[in-house]
Formats: sequence, C-alpha cells, structure tokens
Amino acid sequence: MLLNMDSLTQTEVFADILGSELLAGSLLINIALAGLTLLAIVYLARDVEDTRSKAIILSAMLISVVSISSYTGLLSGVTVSYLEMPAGHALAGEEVMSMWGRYLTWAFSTPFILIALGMLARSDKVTIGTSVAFTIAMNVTGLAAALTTSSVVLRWFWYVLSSVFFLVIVYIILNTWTKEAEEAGTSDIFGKLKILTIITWFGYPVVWFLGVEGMAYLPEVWMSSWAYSLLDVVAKYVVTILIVQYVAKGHDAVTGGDDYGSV
Ligand code: RET
Repeated sequence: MLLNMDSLTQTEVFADILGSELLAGSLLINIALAGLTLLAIVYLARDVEDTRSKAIILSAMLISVVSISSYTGLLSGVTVSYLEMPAGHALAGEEVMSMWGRYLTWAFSTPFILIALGMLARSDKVTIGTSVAFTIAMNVTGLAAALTTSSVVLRWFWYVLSSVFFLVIVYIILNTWTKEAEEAGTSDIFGKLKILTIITWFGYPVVWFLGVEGMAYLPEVWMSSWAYSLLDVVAKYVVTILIVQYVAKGHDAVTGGDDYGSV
C-alpha cells in the first residue's frame, strides 16, 4: 500500500485499512480469536482455587487482553502511520504504511507469555524479570527500527540490537527454564510450549526482514500482516489454551498451596 502524500488523517488511514479486505481481515481475525480465547479461559479456569495457579492463568489471560486492544488500535488507524523510507531502502522515497503499533504492544503482551512460561518452569523472580526486561527492550528497539526514517543503516542497527536482546530470551528458555522445568516436574507441558514458542518467535524477525519495513520482498502490507497474524495464533492463543488447560487440572508441580502470595 503506497501513497505519495505527506501525511494522512486517521480517518484516511482507517479508510485505507478497510479498503483492503485482506489487510482488514488479518486484523479482524485476531480481534475475534483474542475474544474467543478470553471466553475459553473463563470457562476452563472456572474451578481454579489455588492462588499460584490463578497467577499463571491471569498472566495467560493478559496476553489476549493486550492482543484485542492491540489489533483494535491497528484496525482503527490509531497506531498506523505512513512513513517515507530513507535512501537505500527498497522503497526509498515512498510513503509506506507502517503498522508500528504491533511492536509497541508486543512490549506489553510478550512479558505475560514469559511470566507464564517462567512460572510453569518454577523459575525465580530475577530470571523471569530478566526475560521480561529483555523482551521489552527487544520490542522497543524493534519499534525504533520501524519508525526510523533518517537512515537505512540505523534501521538495521536497531534491528541487530533487537535481535541480540531476543537471543537473551532464547537462552533463558532453552537453557535455564528447560533445566528448571525438569527439576520442577513440568517438562511435559514446558517442552511443548518451548517448541511452539521458539519456532514462532523466530518467525517474527523473519517477517520483519521480508516485509515492507525490511527488504520489501513481501511488497504488500497485508502479506506481512497475515504472516504476523498466523504466528500470533500459535504464539498466543494456542499457547494460552495449552497453559490454562494444564494449570486448571491442578498439577502439584504448579500449585502454590494455601500461603502462596500472602503477606
Ligand atoms: C522484531 C524486529 C527486530 C528484531 C527482532 C524482532 C522480534 C520480535 C519478536 C516478537 C514476538 C512477538 C510475540 C507477540 C505476541 O503477542 C521486533 C520483529 C528479533 C520475537 C510473540
């Protein structure tokens, strides 16, 4: 979606998004799925009493709370802008639709995925906090990469920085939490979630690289938007349902007992 205009009003951006059925569809499907996931959580977790189990479920729930808001922001045009790409970019000089709200809101949604995973592995607060800090850093630098219009070199510098932060998270999941989950007796569920998370999370930087923000090998915005939407289905909703189903069964390995969380 390319336009040669300096700036568009939100109404015009909204009209552009609705004007592309494929683009609007990729956003609407996520609004619907996030809503359905929230309803499913309420149903699956209806009998959970244990406080630690509730904390894990709450964290999983907040992933969809952020997601439904994030996609509403994109659909309405609040978090979408047309940006002129710098010299050296594949679309240099053109006004490109940037759905930058994604990267901003991932800074709020991915911490909840990591908190739920870390708690399932019965990790400690410092390690979970580290993963949260690095995912925020990863997404804010990813946002900076998308919004940088001064220099193509700086866009890629942000991208590399973001990727380094990503590797810290990958290390924590594959190394620290994998060992801790074994000790805690949650390897069965953690192993499944780990595979789904690692594979899908690596997809996001690939889509960024291939899409209009990167090399523009996927020349239309709806293409990367659908790719992100499909990654989200697994990285968020499938992962959420697996977590809530497991925790709701009341395994001793995840419960906290009567005093958990009391002060
Ligand atoms: C960016 C671009 C810069 C390099 C890297 C990225 C990684 C993004 C990831 C996003 C995961 C998002 C999820 C969202 C769920 O709500 C920012 C694309 C490394 C890993 C799981």
